[in-house]
Amino acid sequence: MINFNLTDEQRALRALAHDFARDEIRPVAPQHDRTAEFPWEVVKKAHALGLMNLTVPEEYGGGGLSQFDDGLVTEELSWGCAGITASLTGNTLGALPITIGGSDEQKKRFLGLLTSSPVLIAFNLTEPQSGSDAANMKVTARKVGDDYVINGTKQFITNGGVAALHTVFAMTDPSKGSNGINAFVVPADTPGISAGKEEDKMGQRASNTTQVIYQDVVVPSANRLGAEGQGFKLAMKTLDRSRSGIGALAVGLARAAMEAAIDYAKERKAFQQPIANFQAIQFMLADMSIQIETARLITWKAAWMVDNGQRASLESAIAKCHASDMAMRVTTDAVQIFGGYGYMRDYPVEKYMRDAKLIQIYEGTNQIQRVVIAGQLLRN
Ligand code: COS
Repeated sequence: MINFNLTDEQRALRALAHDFARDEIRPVAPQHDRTAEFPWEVVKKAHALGLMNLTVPEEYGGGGLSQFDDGLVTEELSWGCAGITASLTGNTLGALPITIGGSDEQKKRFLGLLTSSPVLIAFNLTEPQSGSDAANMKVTARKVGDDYVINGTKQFITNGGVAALHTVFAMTDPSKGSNGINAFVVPADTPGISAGKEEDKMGQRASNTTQVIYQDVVVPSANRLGAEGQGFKLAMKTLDRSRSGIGALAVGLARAAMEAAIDYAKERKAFQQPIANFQAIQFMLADMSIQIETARLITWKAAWMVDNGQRASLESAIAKCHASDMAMRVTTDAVQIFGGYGYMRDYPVEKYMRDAKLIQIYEGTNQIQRVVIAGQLLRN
């Protein structure tokens, strides 16, 4: 039986995240957008309140919550600021391969570190010459005795310069193609690891994006996640789960833009009346609402499938793709409703529009989501 009523616990969790976004994220969001300074103070408070590592099982100190619950929280936090939220969801993404593919000992060691202190983990998949074609990686993990030696450069890594741990995907046996890839958890202070300069981004500027450079980094086999050669599949399974969360992030951002547009339309007068009286504006607001509600439904469905142990490659890709395209349209229309003021930094909507653009690109471009969707359709 499908039930759209949230439980009392879910409503309380959502309210907690909403109040946190209102009181702790919104007041500092413009400053982090201007300076691109990393929001450590927000990360620490979110960690203390239990708003991080929500899907990490309770036995490793996490929230033990579902993907669905995680999405409820992400939507609210992103309503506060998508860039600051990306710092938190980047951590969720980095931890997921351990939750999905780690041994009990690895979960205790690495997830235990994340849940016991406000430190971050970064997901290292993309490389300078391979984003969409993720299996075509050049970072190598050479087997030497009981260790692996990692060399090469990862690109556009969220939390790359601030993380204490990295989940890194590297090629051990190119002759096996994607089945030659391994995944490792590597402490950021391991000799040979360094972060590149922080990227100067158009939007989501509060989040930290850098290269991560590996030079003869020695990693014990005990840090490899899963069996030899299972790294690429682990990356794909991780993205199948995380992409519904990106959909939720897009929904939260779009909701913030719609609310700002509604408030402005009621205040701003033209031709002796609030512009909200004009059908041209009303239809734009109605379209925003249609798009936000329908995008939220597919993010909920994808998360529900993950929570019910079903493969959600198709639904998660639709959620990520549809919700981020939706957020781009809604934030663009919000700028339009604000007119000239919307284009100015004194008002919040131009930031929403800049922040939205990145959601169409990260965690797989929306073109790659369509590749995944079409692949699922044709295979089935
Ligand atoms: N779950 C489990 N296994 C999966 C899988 C999934 N969702 N998707 C693929 N696989 C398996 C395949 O079954 C195949 O296994 P076998 O070798 O045993 O047959 C293997 O993985 C390779 O799959 P495929 O041939 O489809 O891989 P491709 O190299 O063609 O790549 C895409 C497929 C494009 C989907 C992949 O490269 C991708 O997702 N790219 C985008 C990466 C991304 O999102 N980057 C953002 C970084 S995070 S910010």
